[in-house]
Amino acid sequence: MKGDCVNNLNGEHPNRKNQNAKERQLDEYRVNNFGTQMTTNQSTKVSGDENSLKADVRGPSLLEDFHLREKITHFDHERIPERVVHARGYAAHGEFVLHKCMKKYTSAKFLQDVGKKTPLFTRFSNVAGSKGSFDTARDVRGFAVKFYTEEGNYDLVGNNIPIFFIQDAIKFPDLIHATKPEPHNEIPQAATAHDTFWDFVANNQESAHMIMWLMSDRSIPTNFRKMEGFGVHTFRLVNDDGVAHFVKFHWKPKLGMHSLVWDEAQKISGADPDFQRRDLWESIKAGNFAEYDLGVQLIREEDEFMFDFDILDATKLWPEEIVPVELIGTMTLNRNIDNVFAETEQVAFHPGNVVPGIDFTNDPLLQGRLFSYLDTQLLRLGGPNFAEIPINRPVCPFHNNQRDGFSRQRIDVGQVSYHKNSLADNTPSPTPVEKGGYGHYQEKVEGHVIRANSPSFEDHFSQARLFWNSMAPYEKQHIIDAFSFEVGKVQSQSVRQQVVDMFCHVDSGLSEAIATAVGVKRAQCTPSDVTASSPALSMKNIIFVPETLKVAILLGKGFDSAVIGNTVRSLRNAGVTVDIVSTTLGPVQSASGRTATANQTFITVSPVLYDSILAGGGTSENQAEFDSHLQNYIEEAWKHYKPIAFTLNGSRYISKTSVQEGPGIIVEKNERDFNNAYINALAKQRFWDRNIFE
Ligand code: HDD
Repeated sequence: MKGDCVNNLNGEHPNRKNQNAKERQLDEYRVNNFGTQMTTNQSTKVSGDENSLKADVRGPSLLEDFHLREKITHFDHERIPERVVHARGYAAHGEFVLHKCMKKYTSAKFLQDVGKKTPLFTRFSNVAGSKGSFDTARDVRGFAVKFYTEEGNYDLVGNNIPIFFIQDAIKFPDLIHATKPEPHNEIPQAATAHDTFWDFVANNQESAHMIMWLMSDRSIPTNFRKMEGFGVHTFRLVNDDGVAHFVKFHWKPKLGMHSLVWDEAQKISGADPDFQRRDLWESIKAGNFAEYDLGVQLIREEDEFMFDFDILDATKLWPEEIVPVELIGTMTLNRNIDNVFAETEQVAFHPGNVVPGIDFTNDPLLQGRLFSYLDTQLLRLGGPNFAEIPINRPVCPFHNNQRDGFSRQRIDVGQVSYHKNSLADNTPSPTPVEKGGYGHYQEKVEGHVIRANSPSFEDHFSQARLFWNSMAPYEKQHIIDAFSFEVGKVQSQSVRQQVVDMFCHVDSGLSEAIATAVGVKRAQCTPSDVTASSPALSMKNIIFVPETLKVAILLGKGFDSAVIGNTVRSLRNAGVTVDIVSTTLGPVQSASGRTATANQTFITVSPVLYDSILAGGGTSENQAEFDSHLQNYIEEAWKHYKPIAFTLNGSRYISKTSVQEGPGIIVEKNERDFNNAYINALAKQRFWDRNIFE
């Protein structure tokens, strides 16, 4: 029957072996212009593309020059509105493999059979900055996944933080107006460190919990591969018998979750504004695919009111110690996009794209989103036919009586475009729920129409404090530093005072530290009395591995090739990526006459782009400049708590820099097994006990 997912999903495309259904579909639209002859869009061969048609070589251009007109007109219309939020994004293709049968909870077909693969497309994004801003801003990251399932597209449109700023979608335009650059001068770009944002925060105190996350290291993730993701809202899973469970979705990165240091993040935004997109692109290209486990937290319908938070309130999480996360499958991002505009820019996510077995709840933030996403695409993608854009097409055909509109591509044949009908046998026909039609969960609803919030949404500080209690001391310090930076940029003393007064409800020590840093009075309040903590919230307790870390080996003439050769081999075996950095590109000669090839120079890269520095030593024609570069690389790595290794030859820089020997400082002469010691230190990634101010 036509409405069913066609079986060509299993056939293989002659040109691409092992392609999944989505790749095969996209292949139909891919065009390779290499080696072709230039034509107009009407396929007329073009005889010249450098000179317009003129009345004489020095005369005026002629209107009849259809090639000139077509080329310039197309160029004039190349831009579409950027997303009103999440404008800066980057995406990759991949697949989801199910590890645990979820039949007990949901009828969603892609969650039934262990081992089942579902193609998907994932777009990561920064919320506040424009499309052309920079990657490492302190910001929430979007984490949107489009599963191309056999029952249609399912979009899980989440963030890298499990909660949100507000509880009701009606406040979203206000939140975003306050967050974006201020309207009178369009400053600052991609930053919340300004008056209107903090004024919004202080006057909409349900934001307290989210602000604690935003001021924490979670909002400066190292890269997309090391970032958690969350569906944020409470959704419903519904099984074949109509029994529902509340569910929260989690993405857990296989490489653990890691963040930048604020000073480093700011410097990276200058050294490489594309740092995070480059990481994703290069990692996938190198076969270091980004992998995340999908986890679910489940609550039975009858347990809805068992908790001291309202499960419909998007400013609350479900502590993992109370509601454990069950891992059910793995997403692997394994193929880069072919074209940013066609795929990353034109992809249209919508939390309302669900498949049978996954349903919504009455979370008022979610309910408003269900309107907003479809609406925004109409403007952004120029009309109602965006589902036909290749990246948005489900892998199953769709059939209905929707017709026409700008850029309609399909040609619906036949006379009938209405329901009910007799002329087409009453088709396309609805499918009964028992046979796979989408059946909305039959929740019983009763009450009075009212523009108000539930009293159960009124506690704004308990979980903000739970988060604070769960932080390691260094994480708490980073939160204080972030507040000091952000609120310190606020011009209005009244707003600074309001923020200090607000966060006193989370912790008086935190509030006092901010007050001191931003020059306002201490607050008088009774902080939340929550003493519990949730170890799952601290990044200290997550996976630490060396795989895919990036090391810069700094070399000059006369380095020890035996040691460096050995170390490079060990690092690569441990999955570490190595760059050889020197004064110039090309061969660097060792003491024994062997050479290494520098693929970067001290000025093409920067220490902040690496996870660690290995000082291999050596000499240069301009020794003073060489020494200064090495010292700078080492100082920066030291200041950002990174492991630093010194070969015997390179160890002379220890005394020339702030470096003090101790954890994370690996010196060849001290180590029986230099390479292992270095790889162990790399896995730890940061040495927070280091006193960088001494
Ligand atoms: Fe949203 C984009 C995530 C609340 C309205 N949102 C957007 C994207 C992500 C999120 C990841 C980018 C998708 C992409 O890559 O194309 N949004 C969230 C999360 C929220 C949230 C996790 C809270 C839990 N959003 C939210 C609300 C509204 C919107 C409350 C409006 C009432 N969001 C939009 C939007 C965007 C969008 C205006 C801009 C571009 C787009 O939709 O396609 O409709």
